Amino acid sequence: MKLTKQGLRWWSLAGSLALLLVLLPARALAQGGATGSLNAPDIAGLFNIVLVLAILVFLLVEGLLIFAIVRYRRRSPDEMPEQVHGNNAMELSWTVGSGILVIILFFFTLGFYQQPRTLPEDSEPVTVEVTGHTWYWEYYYPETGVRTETTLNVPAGRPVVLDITSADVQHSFWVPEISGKVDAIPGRVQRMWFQVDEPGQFVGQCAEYCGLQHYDMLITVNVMEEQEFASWMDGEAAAVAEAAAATEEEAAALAGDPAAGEQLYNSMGCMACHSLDGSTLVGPSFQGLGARAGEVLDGVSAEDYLRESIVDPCAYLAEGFDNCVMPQNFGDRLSAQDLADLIAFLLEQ
Ligand SMILES: [Cu+2]
Repeated sequence: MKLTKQGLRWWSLAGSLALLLVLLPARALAQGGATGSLNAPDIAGLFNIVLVLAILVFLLVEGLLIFAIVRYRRRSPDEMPEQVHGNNAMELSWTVGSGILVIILFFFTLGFYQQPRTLPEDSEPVTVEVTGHTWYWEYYYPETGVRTETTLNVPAGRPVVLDITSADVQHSFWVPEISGKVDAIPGRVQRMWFQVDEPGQFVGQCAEYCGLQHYDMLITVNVMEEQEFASWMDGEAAAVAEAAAATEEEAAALAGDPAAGEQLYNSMGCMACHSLDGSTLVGPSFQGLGARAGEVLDGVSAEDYLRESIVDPCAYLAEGFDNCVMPQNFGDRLSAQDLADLIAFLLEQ
């Protein structure tokens, strides 16, 4: 078949019609789709548009391929096909055509790209720090110190802000009915918000292959009535406070071993920021700490001051230090005995 000017015109007309036929229902689809959260329908809509376009391109390319194979097959051994070297009009039209498709998709995306990142004004969000681990998700509520795994409890009808990061390799937080994927990258925090108005459960899955048990890295978002959520949170927060008080009491009653404390000073990485010889590294030097610890805060004993400085380092900053950069999780990482040993070691400095 030789492509005449007439033929080319028919092809471009058929192409434009097909594009129109796809884009019209695609726009309608964009308003439907998932309804789990406020911003889910847009993402599901875009996904559907891309899916419909991809199906159409697939059918067009494969259809032409099959047509060419059948129509132009070799019919006799000495038949030689017509030799063709390029066709500027066709090459130009499929380059420009696919370019236009990409530009259309770009504008569809641009419309709500910022939406999952920008919180509505005057909202009182619940913040949750989400950390991917091999192979489970950890949820931490900084306002109350409550920590859960696997199931993320949130209230209905209130925005939820997720600060997503990873403790090891790269993961991706994805609950399709709630929002798009957000990568969990070590050393970086990526923010996303959503709001679900009706209580219910939504399931998701880590969407970045992260090792052997990646398949088992499930997410359950449990959306509760606001009242139910508040009472769950109160119960959990009380348990956290009780456990912390018990550890502190236990630690205060334990006798510390300075030699074991020195080992912890080295193995927990304290020495990277705190010298023993008076030189200032990242944080204050420990030189002379035993003598001054009891006089830093009025009415606070040296032991209590040191304990607070380890467990809750940002509560009080030593003179000359304006930024709190010390990790705030030593309370979780050190046992009561470890804490007592470390304090005993510090008192000897
Ligand atoms: Cu993962």
